[in-house]
Amino acid sequence: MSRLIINRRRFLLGSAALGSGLAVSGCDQFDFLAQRDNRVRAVMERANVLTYSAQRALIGDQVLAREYAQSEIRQGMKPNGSTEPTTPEYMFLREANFEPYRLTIKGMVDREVSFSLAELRNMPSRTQITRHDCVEGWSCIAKWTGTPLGPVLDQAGVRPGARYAVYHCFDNIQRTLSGDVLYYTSSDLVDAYHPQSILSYGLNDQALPVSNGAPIRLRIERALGYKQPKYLHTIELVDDLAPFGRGKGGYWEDNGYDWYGGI
Ligand SMILES: Nc1nc2c(c(=O)[nH]1)N[C@H]1C(S)=C(S)[C@@H](COP(=O)(O)O)O[C@H]1N2
Ligand SMILES: [Mo]
Repeated sequence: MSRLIINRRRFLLGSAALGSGLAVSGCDQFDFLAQRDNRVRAVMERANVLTYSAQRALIGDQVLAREYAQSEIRQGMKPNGSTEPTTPEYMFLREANFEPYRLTIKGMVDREVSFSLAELRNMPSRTQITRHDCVEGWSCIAKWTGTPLGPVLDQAGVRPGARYAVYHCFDNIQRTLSGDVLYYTSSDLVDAYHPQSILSYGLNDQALPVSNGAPIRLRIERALGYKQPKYLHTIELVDDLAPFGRGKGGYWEDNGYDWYGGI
């Protein structure tokens, strides 16, 4: 009997170790889902559609994510994914203190526009203390300062047929024989115009560090970590996600993660 118990304990210990191993490898853990006709993935995708409509119906369009008090910020914002982009474009900007940086809004808009960092900093700002949840299973509470995305999009004039905003980033999240894979993700326009969706340039009362996405990083507070694009340079308004990457609306989405990624 005691032997049985020990075996069972061993088994539990073994699976706990496996669990934490997966957590440590983090965003890489679902790599097998990248195989296109994987059955697990097919099931997840059907579930995703349900998640999206169910969450939209349940939480409504403009419900705010919870905001926290200053005293609830317990640690710095743990950097994850790309932390030091090495593309020539990014290294040039970083070297120049992001002086020449511009954020471009293009695609299904009345006029393509772009803004310097100084222009973005001069727009109305919003500060919010929110919790960031990564699918790896960790969270951080941090204070973000930036300018709301909605009014910035309005300056370009979003055309009626546009359904999604695609967020293009500077970093090469993956290097393959056929070249660099650049990070991107996307949201619908409800999330883009959500009052807490801010183009942030400040983190915990400091300038946004390179490791957390300098010079501009979008916060979409009701979504998981991989929907919070760092090193953002272009926002493209579109009616179809198929032309980008492998067509699922983002780098991690192309690798099997839920497109909506709501929390
Ligand atoms: N451009 C870019 N954005 C990104 C990533 C990335 O690798 N590149 N990683 C995502 C993931 S999985 C997480 S959890 C958060 C991490 O943000 P942080 O480094 O500020 O903690 O950024 C998200 N946005
Ligand atoms: Mo993440």
